[in-house]
Amino acid sequence: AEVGQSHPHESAILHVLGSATYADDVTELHGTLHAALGLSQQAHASFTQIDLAAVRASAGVVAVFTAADIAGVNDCGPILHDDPVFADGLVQYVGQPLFVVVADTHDNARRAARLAQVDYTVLPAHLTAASAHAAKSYVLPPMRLQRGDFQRKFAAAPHHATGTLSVGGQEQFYLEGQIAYAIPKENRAMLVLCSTQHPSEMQHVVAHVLGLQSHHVTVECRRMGGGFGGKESQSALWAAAAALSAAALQRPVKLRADRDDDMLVTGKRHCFDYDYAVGYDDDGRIVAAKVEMVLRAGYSADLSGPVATRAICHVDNAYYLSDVDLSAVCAKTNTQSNTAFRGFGGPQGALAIEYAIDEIARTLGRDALDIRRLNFYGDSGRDTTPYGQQLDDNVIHALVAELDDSSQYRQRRVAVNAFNASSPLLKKGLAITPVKFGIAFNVNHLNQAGALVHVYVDGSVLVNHGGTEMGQGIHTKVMQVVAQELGIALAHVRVTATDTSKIANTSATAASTGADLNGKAAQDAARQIRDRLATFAAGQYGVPASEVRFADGRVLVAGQSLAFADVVAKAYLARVQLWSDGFYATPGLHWDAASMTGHPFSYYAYGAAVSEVLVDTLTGEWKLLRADALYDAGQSLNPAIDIGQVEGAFIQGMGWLTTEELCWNKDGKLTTHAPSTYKIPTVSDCPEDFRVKLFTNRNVSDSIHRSKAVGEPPLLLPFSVFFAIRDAVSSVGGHRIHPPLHAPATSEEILNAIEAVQLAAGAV
Ligand code: MTE
Ligand code: LUZ
Ligand code: MOS
Repeated sequence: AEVGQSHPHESAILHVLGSATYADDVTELHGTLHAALGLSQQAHASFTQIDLAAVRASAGVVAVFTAADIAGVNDCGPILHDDPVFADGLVQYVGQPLFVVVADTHDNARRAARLAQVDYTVLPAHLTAASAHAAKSYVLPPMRLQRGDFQRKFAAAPHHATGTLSVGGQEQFYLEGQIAYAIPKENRAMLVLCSTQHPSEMQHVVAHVLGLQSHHVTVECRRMGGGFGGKESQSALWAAAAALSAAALQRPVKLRADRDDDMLVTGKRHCFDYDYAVGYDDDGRIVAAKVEMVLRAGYSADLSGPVATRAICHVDNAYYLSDVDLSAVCAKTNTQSNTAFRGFGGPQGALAIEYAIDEIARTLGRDALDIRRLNFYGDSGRDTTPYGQQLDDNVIHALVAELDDSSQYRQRRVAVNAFNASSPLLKKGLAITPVKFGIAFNVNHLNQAGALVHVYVDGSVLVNHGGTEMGQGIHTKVMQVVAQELGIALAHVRVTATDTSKIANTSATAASTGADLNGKAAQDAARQIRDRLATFAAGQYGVPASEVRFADGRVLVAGQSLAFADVVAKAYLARVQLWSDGFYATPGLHWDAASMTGHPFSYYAYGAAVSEVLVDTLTGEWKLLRADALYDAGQSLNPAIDIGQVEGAFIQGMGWLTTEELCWNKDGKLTTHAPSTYKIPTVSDCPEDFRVKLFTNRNVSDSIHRSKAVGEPPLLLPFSVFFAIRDAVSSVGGHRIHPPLHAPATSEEILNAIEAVQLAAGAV
């Protein structure tokens, strides 16, 4: 069987050799020009004129295009159409594109882009979510989900945990930056090679901007050097600017963002400010929970609506919350328009309840694991989430029990306490945190996918599907599914670049659903071909088609074992159709946006992690000593790839909660726009002792081979790192005080928290 095996990533060798082609590696066509964007220097200002004389006069410049040069609509935003390609009379953040300059070389384009003079009239700006929230300036209407009677239950509760919390945003930091290479084709058509998670959306945006129909535009993506959500909607600007230049000049134009421009222009993970109020009983059982969330949306809506929805739908995390009042507002700030990032609001939602539970545990003097367990959803399958979905696949009890055991959490708790008792300056911390994550797009119609499978006369197979490869291994998994269906070895199956002229109207590869959706669509296509081959082979021997088997590259029929390729060759001569399309739409989903109730998820993925840290209380520096993670990938399609996803997401989530800090100056300019100032984790930040395992399980839901999604949920596993740091900080005050530790827990933040604990404990 090809499914369930740890096959290497289909491009692993090419990645290592450096011969995998990314958009910028495709051999440039003769006459290719290079573009750069001219960016706003003001956070909020109106303008009437852009003086481009110096730009045009700069070395190598061929042309400059502004909003006035757009033949179609000046819009590249998803959902709500509030994102102009180029600012037209109004800039809303420092870094907003004003124009594109096209030159003979990339460097000449970049040099010229800085030479514009704009007659800005500066307007007041909201640079923080709090300031926008205070002015009730939002990009979308507020959202609220209520169940039961929060007020009454909270008032009646014997204990209360209330407070505020904030968590920072996060730059996607894909290693390959945003890039689009637009190539004019005959009769107004346009081909765009684009690093994007969403080729169909790029096609539609380019068509609108150029004033063409969708059938004029083809978008292709062989692979991305990472997307992480940042190329779900926001690759559109780059595709549109390259395409409109190429259309006007009738020359190929490449627009490749430098790291600084990429970070200045594009949106990031939403930072959140929370107000929480949780009522609980003497045992630590939560009886009422209220969480108010303020998201920094940035200047436009982008995907903030679905992000806020997912945040609200993940406040419960793995806990049964009977009476809740959950709300979110998307503050309109004069900063980059925040967008999708691995987890898509889910991590931010769940962090709030974990923080409150940590506080409950310290107040009651109990191990936080006990409080977590007490509040877990039951195993009965009857509990419902705050939004009304019945939880029929809960495995959190068994999963956490296994991890508790395998990580020796209890013994290590004793050891950590003993260490801290004899170590005045270096303090250890330990924490275990659970994850439950809903799988499906929370926008219903996006849960569909298509595929095309070709079986050639020599028996080799070419697969095309709507999903995009960003390093996560979707192509490998889809190849495995097709190979399994046809009973052939993986070596006979190839996947080609994602291409809008092959599969129409695809969804973004996002919400962790790529392999789920496209795997099913490819299986559907392969099955149709297999059934035709079975009918053909059965007909040759006068047996029923249902008795034909496909395995190990052989077709077993009427006691004969025939080579797959031979059957294919014979079927071709008999004029059997050897290719097929396939389609899949996830069944059973519904959602009522007004009441925020329904059945938005196909199933849930579960996990848990234990982290142990060592904190230097004099400097706030820390180290992750050991991490144990257990993740429920159902019946994993490819355990090696899934373990890689868990490891990557863990480290990425750890960066979000600790070292990655976005800073804007008083003028609204992002000052952390390069790796020199923005600290993502490196190999030296990974724990030397890192034990990642997949939990033995089988999806209750009829997913592709009963596997579960893996792309995003493990990003929540490093909550355990954050709470281990909080545990170490709290040890300074004998664990009785819960320090106000905001995320990211930078060394500075950790030092501040230590000081707060020392003050509260009267130790200073
Ligand atoms: N893994 C790698 N290597 N690179 C990426 O950009 N993106 C993540 C995750 N894993 C990403 C990744 C995000 S945000 C999502 S939604 C999923 O992959 C998308 O792919 P899938 O649905 O096929 O899992
Ligand atoms: N919903 C979701 C979405 O849950 N995840 C996504 O990535 C997404 N993208 C667009 C719209 N809804
Ligand atoms: Mo992932 S944030 O859904 O692209």
